Amino acid sequence: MNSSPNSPLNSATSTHSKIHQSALVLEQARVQSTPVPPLTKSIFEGETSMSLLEAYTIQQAGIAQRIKAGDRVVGYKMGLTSKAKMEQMGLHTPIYGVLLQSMQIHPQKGYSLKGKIHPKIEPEIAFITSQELKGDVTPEQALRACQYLVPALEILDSRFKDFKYFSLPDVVADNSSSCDFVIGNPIELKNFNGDLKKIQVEISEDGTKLHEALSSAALGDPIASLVEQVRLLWEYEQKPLPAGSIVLTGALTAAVQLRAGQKITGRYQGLTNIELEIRD
Ligand code: OOG
Ligand code: MG
Repeated sequence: MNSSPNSPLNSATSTHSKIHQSALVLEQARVQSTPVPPLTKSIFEGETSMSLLEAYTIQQAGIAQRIKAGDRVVGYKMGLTSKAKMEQMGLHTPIYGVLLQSMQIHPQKGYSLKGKIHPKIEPEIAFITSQELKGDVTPEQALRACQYLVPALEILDSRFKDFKYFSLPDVVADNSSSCDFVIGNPIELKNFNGDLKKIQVEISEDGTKLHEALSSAALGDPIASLVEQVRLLWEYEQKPLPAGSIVLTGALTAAVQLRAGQKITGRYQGLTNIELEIRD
């Protein structure tokens, strides 16, 4: 079929190729530890803008490449759920990214900065689900589907130069800056006697407390963040959140820059601490 340069068919094809190209550029930046300019200032330049749907499609295309190379989805991460993070990043809408098996690191081995561009770390509350959740769920349904409550640290490493994006779609396309994550000892939610909204969380560097917050910093309640994750996953991918998913509910405090030699500690009231030695 012939089509004129401005036909909807041509513009759909060019959007498709921009999505594909963006996913390749970001994956290459990640693998080669070489940051790139924001997509909205490069591949998508001249377009009115990149939509959030296009951004999530780029994210999915990037994840699909990694799955093809042997990786596996183990969960999801919410981002920009707290005021501290929204202010730090200058963006104000909650977003999500995908957690892959290869991104889970084990604190006993420490954390090597090799191959990282400009890594940061942040403390989060996570859940592990034991039932599928789909679409619009109530906080009660989400809570019933959570088997474990887990302390977590997320390591971010934006593939964009200077850790700067110019729009929400840029960061979403880049798997919402996710790089790696650590989860501490899970406890069965039924054995947790505290209030999920009132878990005191701190992050320190070499024994000095840098930031602290209550778990309610994540959308008022980490369960609300899980509800939002389930809703967004349905909205953008028409996918349920499978049973057995790890869900990071979003940083409770601002993120801390990583450098070799640091000892990072996450403290979570009623849960065990996570300690991470950072090395070259
Ligand atoms: C975006 C990801 C934010 C969180 O927990 O708020 C995030 C970023 O900071 O680059 O993971
Ligand atoms: Mg995070």
